[in-house]
Amino acid sequence: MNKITKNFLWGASTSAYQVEGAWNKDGKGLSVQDVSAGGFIKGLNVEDITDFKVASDHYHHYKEDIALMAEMGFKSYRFSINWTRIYPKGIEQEPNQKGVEFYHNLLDELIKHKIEPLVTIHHFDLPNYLEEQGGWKNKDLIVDAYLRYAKTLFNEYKNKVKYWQTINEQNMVVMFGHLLSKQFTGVDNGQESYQMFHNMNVAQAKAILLLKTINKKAKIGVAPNISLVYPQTNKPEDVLAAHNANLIRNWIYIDPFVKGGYDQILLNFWKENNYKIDILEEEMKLFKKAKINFIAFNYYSSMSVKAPTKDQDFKVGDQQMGFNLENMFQSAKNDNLQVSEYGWEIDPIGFRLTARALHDRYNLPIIITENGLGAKDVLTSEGKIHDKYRIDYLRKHIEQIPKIINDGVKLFGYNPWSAIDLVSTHQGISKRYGFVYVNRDEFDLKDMKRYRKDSFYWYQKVIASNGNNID
Ligand code: BGP
Repeated sequence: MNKITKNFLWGASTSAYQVEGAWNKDGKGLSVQDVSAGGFIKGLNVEDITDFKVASDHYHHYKEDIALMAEMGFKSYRFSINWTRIYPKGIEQEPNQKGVEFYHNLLDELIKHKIEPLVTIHHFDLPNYLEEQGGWKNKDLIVDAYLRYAKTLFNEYKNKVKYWQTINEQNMVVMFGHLLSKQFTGVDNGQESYQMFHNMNVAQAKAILLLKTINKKAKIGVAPNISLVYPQTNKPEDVLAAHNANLIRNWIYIDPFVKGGYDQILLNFWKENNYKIDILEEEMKLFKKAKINFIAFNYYSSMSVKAPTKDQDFKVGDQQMGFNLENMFQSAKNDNLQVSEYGWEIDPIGFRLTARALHDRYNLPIIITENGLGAKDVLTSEGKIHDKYRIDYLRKHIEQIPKIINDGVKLFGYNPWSAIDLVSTHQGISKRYGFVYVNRDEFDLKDMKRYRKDSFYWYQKVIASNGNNID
């Protein structure tokens, strides 16, 4: 039954601003995250949550952290490059050498341990200077800036990186940017959001084409957050709403780079809402040529919807909770699923269904670049972390992998969130995801010592047995 091949990429992931710290070291500029304290979401006080300035101090601990990944048996490590280490404001003509050097060192360390780097070019940490000029809404500025940055990375690291991802969770940035950094403004899931959406697509298409001219052997993919959307009931109106939601939440972020353009239903949606997106013919032509090699996707949960009602508004809890869209769908609770202590629905079968749906629509190799459970871990006086709940969550998802592969899906790796503890996007360091505990609190930085959690030893066994031993 287990058809997981020997070269399956078992690993885990992180992102630069959440793990590195060293926010102003060695010429680094300010990103939107540096100027944004952690907890700005409704119901949470900024004062209760740490910022990203020190994070897990991976910048100074990367050798130790990578050694721990190697000890777990990682075959791959998915991480992102901090744009502001390379181009502090985003507009410089020459990169910051100290930043370039840091990632050379990090990559060398991975290569030394035979860990395949899976590099995200951009993960939520736009240079703040660019954001102040309109960020992704300013097409003329941002497409060039992103391309210059990507070109530097492709040239610098061409002998070290085979797998690139263009932008982490473009769909979350477009739909809920204001939840990911309070610095992202004007995101309304309307005209501005879809202009951003298109500008990001142009930037990604150009980067995809550029990579092929610099390194023919490299592979590149997009990295959206994909949750298959279920209808709440079998009422045709609900099924139609689910179809709409799948398109708006998931597929439109992949279509341009596989199908070569925008879905008619999306174009109709823009028209009905009177959104006038500035799109040039030559830009649409890019999508005919810029093809991705694989799809990286982050999966935490499925989503459920029902037919829209009149009195709904655009509501969202956070990036993983449901949302409504006028005349298209309304978010619904799935009573069949349990939720994490942070309210995210847990749905391992949904993982299999999501993988199948991606395969059906795109027929490309796919890789999991995030999946995991945020929880408040406790460090015991013996230096242990008994995170059985995390093991349970991961086990139930890993259990699906042989089934997914058996379904004919070209799944080539699993990189859950997160390799080590890091600061959550908007819920501080207390919401932990890692296999390795980092000893600090929201405000007390303590000694930053690394501790192996129970899940560390468990995942080590999973990898050593190539997914056969998940007990
Ligand atoms: C994804 C992001 C990650 C990470 C993860 C967990 O949306 O790509 O950066 O933050 O979600 O989310 P959170 O930190 O909000 O719990």
